[in-house]
Amino acid sequence: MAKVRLGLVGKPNAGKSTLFSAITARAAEIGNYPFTTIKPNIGLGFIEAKCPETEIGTKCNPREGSCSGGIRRIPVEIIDVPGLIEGASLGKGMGNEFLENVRESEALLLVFDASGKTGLDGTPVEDKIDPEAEIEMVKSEIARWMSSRLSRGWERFASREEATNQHPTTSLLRKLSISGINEQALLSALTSEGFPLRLSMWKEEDFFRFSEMFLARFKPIVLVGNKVDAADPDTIQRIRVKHPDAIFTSGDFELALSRAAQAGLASVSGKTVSPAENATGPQKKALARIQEVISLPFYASPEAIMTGVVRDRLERIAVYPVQDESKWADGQGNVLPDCYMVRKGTTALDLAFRVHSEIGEGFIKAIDCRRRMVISKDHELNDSDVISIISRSR
Ligand SMILES: Nc1nc2c(ncn2[C@@H]2O[C@H](COP(=O)(O)OP(=O)(O)OP(=O)(O)O)[C@@H](O)[C@H]2O)c(=O)[nH]1
Ligand SMILES: [Mg+2]
Repeated sequence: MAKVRLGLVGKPNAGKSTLFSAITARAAEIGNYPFTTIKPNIGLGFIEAKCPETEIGTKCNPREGSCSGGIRRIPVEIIDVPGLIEGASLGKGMGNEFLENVRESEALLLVFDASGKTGLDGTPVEDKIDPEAEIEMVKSEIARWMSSRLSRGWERFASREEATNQHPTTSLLRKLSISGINEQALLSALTSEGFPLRLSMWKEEDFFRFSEMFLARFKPIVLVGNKVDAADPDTIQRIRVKHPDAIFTSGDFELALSRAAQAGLASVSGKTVSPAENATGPQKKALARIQEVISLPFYASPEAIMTGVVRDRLERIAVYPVQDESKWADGQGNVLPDCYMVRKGTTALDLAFRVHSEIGEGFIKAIDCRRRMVISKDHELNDSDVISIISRSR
């Protein structure tokens, strides 16, 4: 089942691997020097949703992820890659690996060091630097990379595409090796932003302009200020004024917290940390400090980050396809076995194709199981819908 995929990007030592570990609870190498992560690292994080099982009073059996206390944890893929330095778009550092992440992720989490204690290359600095510089550097490297990828061999490419009558959006996405983009939306963006639809008419300046437009509209970049535990409140306030959508967290503290919980030294419920009785004095003190930081009003836990990105920025809703419309189960009696995070605006027919192309091709009708109503193929689904699809191929 295709999952939403998010990518971490940022300069060396911003804390991507630490955050990745905290998100996935999977070990990633952590070290106090640049380029700790040598190979891309793919893991699973989760977003949370209220499970419809509470409405039918039968425990669900998720095929993927888990569910407890009526809260469903839906897996989301997350990729960690090496840090990006200035000039990565020209192939400096581990540029190319980082840039693969841009192609393969639906949204990018731009992790920056909100404490300002490391420079653009990830090495420690004496005087604190303004995190704004690193945000700009990372954004501009991504746009420059796209731009240089487009401009490479453009003339031959454009004339060949035109000779074979390719649709310009199809050609552009192929040149960038990017998939999963709504071509209709891309076409209307090209038109409204005044890009020539004949690719041979594109000029040098169009490549960068297109890249910035494309990133802004089709590859959401979410700012994640890391190392909040070591950041000063004024800096955070300044970033928040400039970037009201920025999220703040501490990968280090989240990792420490999950390790403490695993070792039975603390229990965590929402934003409340309760130290265990057997925790030592210093451990209790450290946990109290973690409690203080995670209680900050702007602080987001890994789950809150993932849920916010998938729900708000990628505009995804949770839908549950089932076979049995009254038991909300599959053919083997598994209750609510699947949960798909689909785009807002997804229709019953789109869902049928997502489940299986044959189910889509044989589509007869769909049933909204909660309302016990037949819905048409063009009916747009709502968050948390439980849908049974009647298809000739079933
Ligand atoms: N104070 C503080 N330090 C952190 C935090 N997250 C990471 N660090 C430290 O920052 C250093 C770099 O962390 P990594 O997670 O390896 O950074 P990275 O972005 O993956 O680095 P590269 O893979 O080299 O690009 C380590 O010493 C971490 O312990 C945090 O939330 N707070
Ligand atoms: Mg790393």
